[in-house]
Parts: sequence; structure tokens; C-alpha cells
Amino acid sequence: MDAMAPPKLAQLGWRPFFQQQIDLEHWDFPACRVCAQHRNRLELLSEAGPMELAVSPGMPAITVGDWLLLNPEGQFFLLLERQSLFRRKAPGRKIEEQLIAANIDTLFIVTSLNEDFSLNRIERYLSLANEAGVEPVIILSKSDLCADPGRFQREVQDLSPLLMVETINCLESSEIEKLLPWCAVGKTIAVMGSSGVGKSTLVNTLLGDAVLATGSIREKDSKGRHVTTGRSLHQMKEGGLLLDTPGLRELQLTECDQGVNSTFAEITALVNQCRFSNCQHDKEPGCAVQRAISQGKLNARRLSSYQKLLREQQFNSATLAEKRAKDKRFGKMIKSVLSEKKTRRS
Ligand SMILES: Nc1nc2c(ncn2[C@@H]2O[C@H](COP(=O)(O)OP(=O)(O)OP(=O)(O)O)[C@@H](O)[C@H]2O)c(=O)[nH]1
Ligand SMILES: [Mg+2]
Ligand SMILES: [Zn+2]
Repeated sequence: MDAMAPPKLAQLGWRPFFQQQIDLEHWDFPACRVCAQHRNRLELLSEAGPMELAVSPGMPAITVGDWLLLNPEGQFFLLLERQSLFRRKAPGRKIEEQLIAANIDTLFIVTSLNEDFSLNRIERYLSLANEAGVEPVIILSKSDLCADPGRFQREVQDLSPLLMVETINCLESSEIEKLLPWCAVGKTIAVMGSSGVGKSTLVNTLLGDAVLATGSIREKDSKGRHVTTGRSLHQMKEGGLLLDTPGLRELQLTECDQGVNSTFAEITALVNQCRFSNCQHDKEPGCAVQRAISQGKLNARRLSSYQKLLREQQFNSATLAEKRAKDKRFGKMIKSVLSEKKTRRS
């Protein structure tokens, strides 16, 4: 088999990781990437051009960025294992997880420098990126509307010296050049952040073409709705792919303890030095975390953000696990009732 994927597929983000999942029997089945998701159909990109696929009940949960294999009849055949996956707790009271995007290389976390700026929110997105194993880049947008962008940039940089932080005016194409290192051929970038921070504006400027609706249209429809309502993947001239997402009104973490712990690596290291293994880092004697706070080595905001995110993901993971167990018990019960019926009839 030719190990080199055709260049067009490589432009869509195809790489050996996916190629290796296809056995010899199916090597000629067409591979497609999901670029948009609607209630009952998917939009796909492939070497043969754009395609559509109807969603049918037997299919696994699929999200934007996924790679699918179709059979020669053009029907769904296989969902390829993901290199990375973003998920959150479904919004509202639903006990469910929701897939946000798959196979992303870099996450642009956008927060604007006027009303939106929040270190806690940045840490929330960082936890999501770290859990998924995706490289985060913090983008502080609307720098043109801020008197002192440098101050905010330093505040974010203080979260971790290794963090990539850029301040940007999303309307200015010359400034966007700062982001080109992440936009190379075959790379996929997801853009996330609150509504109105400039995600679609940034994507449009990077695409060099006004293809997405942005907030300035909002005045006309005057309903205060989110401007972007679906996720969609777009190809840049530089070759990379960009995923625009709607502002997430609610980003609740689930099954994300690794992500939270690596986002707060300095606290995780301190926790291991506390005298009691179940230390709550409140008033316990020998608490290394409280000691660091009193010595001015750690700020209290950072600790409370860490604890909040950890508790939130613990709670959501537990309810999710409970629901899965319940569903399993229910499935077993149905099965046993059905088989009992069968034996009684026979
Ligand atoms: N001055 C200035 N305005 C910006 C900048 N980025 C975005 N805007 C404006 O902010 C408004 C909202 O931008 P959008 O790109 O639609 O925001 P969004 O993040 O995609 O919002 P949703 O789709 O609702 O999640 C628009 O009027 C943009 O023109 C910037 O860097 N500077
Ligand atoms: Mg948008
Ligand atoms: Zn402690």
C-alpha cells in the first residue's frame, strides 16, 4: 500500500494515525472529514469534493472534525479513532455529554479585552484543551478597544510561563499574521470563546474572505441571539483548517480531572506536599497550599478557580457514571424480561 496519502487528503488533516486504522480489505474506501453537522445530515469534505451524508440511527456519535470511512456505495462504514476530542456536559439539566469537536491540533481560546476578560474562564477552556491533549493559544481580541493590552497579556502569562498569549485586533489582517505559525497545511484549529468576542471575525480575517456571519449583523436582526449557531470547518489559503464554533453559553466540564490538574500544575504539585492526603486546603494543619498563599507564592483566586473546576467535573462525572449504570441496569432488565417471555412461550 502506498504510505503517502494523496496531497488533497493531507490538506484536510489526514495523517498516518488515521491511515493505520484502515485494514487492507478497506484501503480503497473513501475517507471523508465531517465539516458541518445538522440535525439529520452531515456535511463532508473529501478528495471528490463536498458531500452530504444522512444521519441514521445505527451510526455512532459523530462530531465536526471526525474522519469517516464510507463504503463504495457512499454509505457510512466506519468512524475512525480520534486523535483528540472536545466534550462538555450537555447544557441545562440534561445528564449527557456533548461532543464539541474532534481531531483538533490547536485551540484558539478567544477572550475580548473589553467586557469579557476573565482569568477563570480562560482556565476553564485551558482545562478542556489540556484534557483533550490539544495545544492552547490564548487570543486577547479587540486590542484596539483597550487602553493597556499589555497589562492583560501579562496577567494571562502569569498563569503559566509556557502559555502562548497573543493580543489581536481581529479586524486587521496584518495583525493576524501573528497566528500563521499554527495555520500550516494539514493543521486543524478550533476557535472557542464567549459570544461576541470576535471568533467569526477572526476566522474570516484568517480565511481572507467574508464567509461567516459576524456580530455587526446582529443590530439588524436585533434579537440578541448568538450570531454563529452551528460549528463549521473551513479551509484556509495557507492550507490549515479552521473550526468556528458558536459562543458556548455554558461550558461545564465533565471527566476532566487530568485537564484541570495540568492547568493548575503548580497547585497539583503543592497538594502532594500537604500533611493529610485528604486535605481540603482550607484550615488543616500542614497544608502546603495555604502556606504558599500566605507566603505570597500562590494567589487565592487561583486556588478557588482550581477547586471550583475540580468539584464541577467531579459532580458531572459522577452523575454521568450513575446514569450510565442506570441505563445498563435498565438494558439488562429489558433483556431478562424479554428472555423470560421467550422461555415462557416455548
Ligand atoms: N474593534 C474590534 N471589533 C471587533 C474585533 N473582533 C470582533 N469585533 C466585532 O465584534 C462583534 C462580534 O464579532 P463576532 O466575530 O460575530 O463574534 P463571535 O465570537 O463570532 O460571536 P458568536 O458567533 O455570537 O459566538 C462584531 O461587530 C465584530 O466586528 C476586534 O478585534 N476589534
Ligand atoms: Mg460567530
Ligand atoms: Zn492542603
